[in-house]
Amino acid sequence: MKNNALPNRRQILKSGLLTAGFLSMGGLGWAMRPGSTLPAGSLPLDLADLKYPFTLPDLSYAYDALAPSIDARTMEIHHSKHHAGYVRKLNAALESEPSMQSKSLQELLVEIDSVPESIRTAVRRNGGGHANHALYWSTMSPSGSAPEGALKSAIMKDFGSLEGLESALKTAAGQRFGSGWAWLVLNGSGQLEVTSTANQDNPSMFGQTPLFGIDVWEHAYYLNYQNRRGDYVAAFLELADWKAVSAIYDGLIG
Ligand code: MN3
Repeated sequence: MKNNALPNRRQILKSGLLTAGFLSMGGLGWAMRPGSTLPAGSLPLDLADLKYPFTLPDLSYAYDALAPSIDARTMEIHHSKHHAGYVRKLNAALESEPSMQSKSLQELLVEIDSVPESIRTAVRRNGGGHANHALYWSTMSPSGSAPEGALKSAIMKDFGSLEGLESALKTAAGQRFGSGWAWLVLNGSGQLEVTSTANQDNPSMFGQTPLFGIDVWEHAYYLNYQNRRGDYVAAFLELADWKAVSAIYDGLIG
């Protein structure tokens, strides 16, 4: 139970110092909601409270730290150009719609159909892109790690083994036509599920909470892997920081 940690996390969030780099420091600090129930469509708490103006989170590792699985140039472009672009365009959309500026990232995504039509597509693409990439960076690490505790138990129950989960993720990533993501989510029934979304859609738009996502846009792998998406997915899974994902899961199930 991490209730005692919550005030500090809130203070950190409100101070605007939160970055994905901080998020990914061993998965520390994914605090639970007091009296939380299993979510039906939400973001991990650290992302849920992010608000306008949004900022590009720093990484907790160097661009070349994941090579050769993911090369430094791909990491640099992906973070400093693609992710930065989602943040910039999300802010630009909200600049034009002040009524939405007080909404958290979670509110914008979960309630995407309530966002004014003039900026809805921009928020869907760029708010989703910001949330997706912030999670992506914080659940990979140069050495990877194994699942722990409740997540490990749930993976064993639902997928038989980590290899079983990885196989389901590889299938979802391979079957996504065009650009999108493969996900491990907590569904509305509180069960682990492997899903896939198109473009930058986030599972929170569909009543699910993302725990771990594999970016299968070509920009995530094309420099090094060209058309070999499967090779990239296999290499990415070697970097998966399941310890960080375990901490997210603990925060959600309380
Ligand atoms: Mn991407």
